[in-house]
Amino acid sequence: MANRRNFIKTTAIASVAVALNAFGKKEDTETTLVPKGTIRKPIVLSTWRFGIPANEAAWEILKNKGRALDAVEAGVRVPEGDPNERSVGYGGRPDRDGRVTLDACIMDEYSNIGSVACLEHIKHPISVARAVMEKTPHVMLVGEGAFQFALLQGHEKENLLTETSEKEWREWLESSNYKPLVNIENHDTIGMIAMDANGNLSGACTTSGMAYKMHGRVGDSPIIGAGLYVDNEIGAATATGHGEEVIRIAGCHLVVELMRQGKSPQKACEEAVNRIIKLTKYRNKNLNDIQVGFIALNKKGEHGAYCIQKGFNYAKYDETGNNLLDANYFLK
Ligand code: SD4
Repeated sequence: MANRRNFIKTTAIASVAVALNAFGKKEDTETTLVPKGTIRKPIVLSTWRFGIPANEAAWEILKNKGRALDAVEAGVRVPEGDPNERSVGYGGRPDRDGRVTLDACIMDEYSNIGSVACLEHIKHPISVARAVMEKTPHVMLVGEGAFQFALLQGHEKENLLTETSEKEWREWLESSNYKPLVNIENHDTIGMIAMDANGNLSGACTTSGMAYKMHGRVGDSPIIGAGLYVDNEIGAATATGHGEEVIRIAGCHLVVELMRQGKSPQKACEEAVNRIIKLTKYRNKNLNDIQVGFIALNKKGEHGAYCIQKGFNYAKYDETGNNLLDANYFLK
């Protein structure tokens, strides 16, 4: 199984090193403040290395003055449809019963929201979430109800469990030990947040969740306020990592509220992570077993990212290009 740190060594460092901002200065992931009076837009950020191809798809829409909502949907559909991405959509690792169950949510600049959880057999849960948002009086559909709704919307029933995922799951069954590994690619989510040329924000988040979870387990990714939050007056945030910890602090809502109080996106991500750290200690749990990462964007186009453990990266596409950046982290 590929180790993310090795991957970063071979592919990501170069892109971080050459990242220049719009003003010709080296990008600093600690502070990404833009000069007073400027707004960096359009811009799109997404979690992990699969954010690079996802951002490409989003940028096609953003650069043509398209809507951020369309961009984030198109963007996250890329890893959803890629069987080689083993933690999102088609090809995602199954739950402990061998069932691929998907979680996704979407939020636009008007605070319209839609979400699906524990959805099976549908390759693009994000588009089902968008249909929940636009075509139903509800905000969240789960399980069989979400599946039936997807079929009504024209999605096809497909087998999402690839041979590789099935083989690994059968091997896992021999121990049946549920212990999600930190930064090993068995549970990564794509969260994407974008600001379009009109200055409007949207976000999308989609995942197959933690590998070998209990059937029916839902993480933070389809929960508005936990795995994703957008406030068009303030900013947007999305999360990856152990969903239970993100839900515990209503993570992305917290990040956006901290930005509302005047914090930079970077400081807001740091404070949210610090809150998880504090609660982990208070609950006598081992911090080394937990990874959570946030990325955030404000209305000026400033961004931030922070996580508990080394190894979380994210992709940023703006006028300076599409770059993979390493997030700063707590456990040094
Ligand atoms: C979940 N947050 O289901 C997702 C998984 C993830 O890196 O993002 N892992 O809890």
